[in-house]
Amino acid sequence: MIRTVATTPFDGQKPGTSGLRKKVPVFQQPHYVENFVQSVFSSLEGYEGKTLVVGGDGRFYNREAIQVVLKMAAAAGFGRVMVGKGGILSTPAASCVIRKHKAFGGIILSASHNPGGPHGDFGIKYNIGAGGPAPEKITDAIFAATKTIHEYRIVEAADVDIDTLGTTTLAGMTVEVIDPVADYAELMAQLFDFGAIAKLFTGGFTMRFDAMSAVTGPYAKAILEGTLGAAPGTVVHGEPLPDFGGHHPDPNLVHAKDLYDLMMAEGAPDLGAASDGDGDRNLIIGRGRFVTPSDSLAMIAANMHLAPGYKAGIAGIARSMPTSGAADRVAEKLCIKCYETPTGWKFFGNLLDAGFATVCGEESAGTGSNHVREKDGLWAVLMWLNIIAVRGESVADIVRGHWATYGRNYYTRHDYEEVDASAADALVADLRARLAELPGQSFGGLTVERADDFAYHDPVDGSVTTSQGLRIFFSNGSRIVYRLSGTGTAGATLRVYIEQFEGDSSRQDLDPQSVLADLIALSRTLPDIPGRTGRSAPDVIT
Ligand code: VG1
Ligand code: CO
Repeated sequence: MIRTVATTPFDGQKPGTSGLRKKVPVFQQPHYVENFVQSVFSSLEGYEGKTLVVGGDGRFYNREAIQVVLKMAAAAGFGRVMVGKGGILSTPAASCVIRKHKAFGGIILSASHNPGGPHGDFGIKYNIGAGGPAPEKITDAIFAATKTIHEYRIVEAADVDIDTLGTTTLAGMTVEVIDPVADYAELMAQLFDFGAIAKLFTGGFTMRFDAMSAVTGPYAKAILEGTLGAAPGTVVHGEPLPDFGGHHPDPNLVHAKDLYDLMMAEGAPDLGAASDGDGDRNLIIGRGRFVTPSDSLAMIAANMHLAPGYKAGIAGIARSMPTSGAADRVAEKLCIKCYETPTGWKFFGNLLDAGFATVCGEESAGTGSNHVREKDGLWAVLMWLNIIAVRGESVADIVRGHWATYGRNYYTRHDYEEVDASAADALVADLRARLAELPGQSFGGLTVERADDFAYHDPVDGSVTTSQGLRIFFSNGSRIVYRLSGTGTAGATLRVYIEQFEGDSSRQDLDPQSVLADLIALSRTLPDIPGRTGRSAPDVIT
């Protein structure tokens, strides 16, 4: 039986960089999940009788939210829901399933790299039939719906068993519980030279993959240890836990410090890798050599023709604006375009659909290609394995060789977390107001060449997205970018991105924080970060 429940508009916050993210207790409020899911369905048209894909990263509240989605999808008139067993689907696997089974769309329950557990974060994101995050047009409609909602519709029924593979029905809608790994593993086998990678492992290549007690564990175990023959125990923290074992499932040098320390120590394995809560980010560390995500994108783009799925070459590269210009240099050499988009994977969708770009990446540890419409952590790891297997070189050698050919873009991101939201807004607003007067001004030895507030003109649908980050370019080619995070759940996070190019191969293997010291100092004084936020140093440096 379908019940119509009266409700009132909720806080209606606009879905951020990657869907709606809030603390778990916020989602646990009566009607909260229901209100958002109804707002999503109200913003869509023509889904009756069609398929919806549902799954999440296994974090706390995943199962409860999935039951609500199932019952509301049945009430809305979807014909079928495909749900990952145990409610599990990594973000890239969800994208893969949506595309392969030509679903109408999907709902992904995750707060990505944010911590989980009863006091951690939760999130809901809608993905379209192409498999990617909903574009702004739809997220704007969802936002509008949250402000006017007055009722939602839900089926009254017992909870659906999502732990047994197979098909059941819920108020006339088919519920298909699927193996979360199968479709994704099949796709990876089509893209990569599994024979060459398996030979690498047989030949004694060693690896550690840290799944951070999050969703990638089952995928990595099945593919790396199962299919490719990596030694048992290669995958650590391989069980998805509701609280991620109390860890912060963000694969960076702060939260994956154990892995980093291992890779820098005597006797390190050949490759260290990690993925985040929902499996779309990646961390790549060779023995004694960390690869920054911006560099990884460039190195993958330069080498990905070595993987069977990309042997015809790549049509174009796309990177988010704050991502370093390393990929641009590869594009230049390959005589293809490098597109610069706002932060967030949703902006790559059109470029991938139109065939303008084959590979995309973000400085925040996201890399992916046209195989799905999300960034894909394990894909990036398999790509590196494929490249290493074919080239027969270590990660460190590949990195050094790349810099020697293309130069090195020294790069760092400084995050000031949980800053007072109005102080952060004012800091950005005041700097924005000063942009026009900056060109020509000198700070120490650094002269500003131009400064702007990044706006994106989508070359496919012509849409324009403004206010995507303040950019300050210096006459020596360096750059500082400021933007506020759209994924945080407490206060504001100010992200400062700092970059400087080095073409001289004798100066390419230095410590980025030292090389960038002057720019870093200026990045703090220019908008008076200490005075306005009370912070003399960032909380996280990546
Ligand atoms: C951050 C990253 C961005 C990424 C987004 C989602 O956004 O900077 O590059 O796309 O997280 O990543 P923000 O607005 O906090 O800077 V995750 O792994 O959702 O999926
Ligand atoms: Co993620």
